[in-house]
Amino acid sequence: MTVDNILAELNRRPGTGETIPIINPVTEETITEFADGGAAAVDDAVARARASFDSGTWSAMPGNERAKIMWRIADLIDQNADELAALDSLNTGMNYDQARSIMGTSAEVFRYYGGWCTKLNGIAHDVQQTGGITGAYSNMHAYTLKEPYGVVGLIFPWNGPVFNAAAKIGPALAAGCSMIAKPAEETPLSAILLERILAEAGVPDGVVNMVTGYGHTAGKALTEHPDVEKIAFTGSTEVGKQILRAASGNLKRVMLELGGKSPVLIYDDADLETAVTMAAMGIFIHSGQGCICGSRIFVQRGVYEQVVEGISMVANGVRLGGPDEEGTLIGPLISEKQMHRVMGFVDEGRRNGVDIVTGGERLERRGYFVAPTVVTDVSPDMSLYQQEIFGPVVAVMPFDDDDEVVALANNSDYGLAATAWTKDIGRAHRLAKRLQAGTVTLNCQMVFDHSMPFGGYKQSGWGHEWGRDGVESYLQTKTVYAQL
Ligand code: TXE
Repeated sequence: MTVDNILAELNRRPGTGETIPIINPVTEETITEFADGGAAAVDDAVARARASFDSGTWSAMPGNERAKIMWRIADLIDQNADELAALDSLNTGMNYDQARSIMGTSAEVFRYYGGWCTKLNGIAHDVQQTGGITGAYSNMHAYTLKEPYGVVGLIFPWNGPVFNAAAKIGPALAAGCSMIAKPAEETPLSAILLERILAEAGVPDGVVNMVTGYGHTAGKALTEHPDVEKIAFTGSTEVGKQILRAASGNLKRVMLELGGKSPVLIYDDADLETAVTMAAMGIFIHSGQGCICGSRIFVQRGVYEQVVEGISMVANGVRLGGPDEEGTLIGPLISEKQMHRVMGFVDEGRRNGVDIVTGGERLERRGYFVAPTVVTDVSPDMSLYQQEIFGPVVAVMPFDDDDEVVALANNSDYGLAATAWTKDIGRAHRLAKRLQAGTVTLNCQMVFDHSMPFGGYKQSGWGHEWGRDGVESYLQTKTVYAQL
């Protein structure tokens, strides 16, 4: 499928009459406009999902058959990886090679969850009670069944379109659910190709229904829909809270993967060269638009100046530009809105007297490019310290000892990820216990594997994705007692 075919297909989708522009963040030009699906598209998709779930075409398909289809999805993602990467790169401005390598990971997600299709077993137990309200019983066999929730709504952000879709569609399919999937309004292009791939792989009609539209229309309708049993969402903490409220109507289950303000601790005994490079790339890569980006770096005082200088050197050395521009590593922010949001935080910091060591400006060129920015003299009461900026902006601060840095790191409403760089292994593991984060990385950063659970502490989320937890999150447990 060429880009023109994708655009044509996107334009054919029915909508409310309101249109949504897709803007190329590198050129600021409109790629196309498409119809907002709104509540009507959601109603239609939920009805199709419900019919498919109740018919059992997918939900009752034997696990080994479901697995084969999931592996076919993975193979088709591999076969279409160039095109998928081109679409994500066009839509987000992301470096093509980075987008391309994410396609391999996305394919692996379907293979991994394909493996779970045959392993969704409960437990069996012989229960006996010697007394109680109902009297004694014995010779009783009990077991649990793991059953799909039914119809689930999946809402994706824009920062890695195919990967974000795989993260939710993969485990939801493995569990046997039918679903309505809504890509972010900024990035629907690759979702159209993915929809084709799912059908070609043999996912039955009505099992995965892509709805394109705005969050406040289609997304909201999905979260409020009385016939949807669960919502899995990745996005802002603010919208996560709105979803919780909307879901209360029919007490939908909710899985939320929200923002972060992840601390990175660099001790004076660390392998500084590696720590500095990784800490810098851990915030500047993808222009800081990753939920686990390390946006607060705490450096032990003895090496503070050296680390600030090192990170600033990386900031000044990376080349920004669009995917078509030679030698560029980092692309633009996704939209004008996000660029203004990021610059708003920087300008507020400037007014409050922070020291902008490097960056702090929008690039003088077309596109939503913000220079990698290093700020110091940031205090915990500032928004640069507390708010998720989701841009290439990092606050670097000194500390003296473990207690101080743990308190500083944990001073946040978020708790998604944390990193410690130190050669003292005992200290590293003590820090892992003390840091309030769903993922802690020791002497490595931005590590993330689909076989391990991922979720946020505090206001960074509810529930887990990935690993066994990922598929469990689309299953409910039924307990069965049988008198023998
Ligand atoms: O997010 P939104 P935005 C954070 C990051 C960023 C900020 C704003 O800090 O700066 O959020 O980004 C859908 N009901 N993250 O405005 O609005 C929307 O259509 C149902 C962190 O893009 O949360 C899109 O599909 N759905 C993050 C998705 O939610 C709604 C990734 C995300 O959009 C909705 C992205 C509603 N009422 C942003 N309103 C991460 N954790 O990785 C919007 N949506």
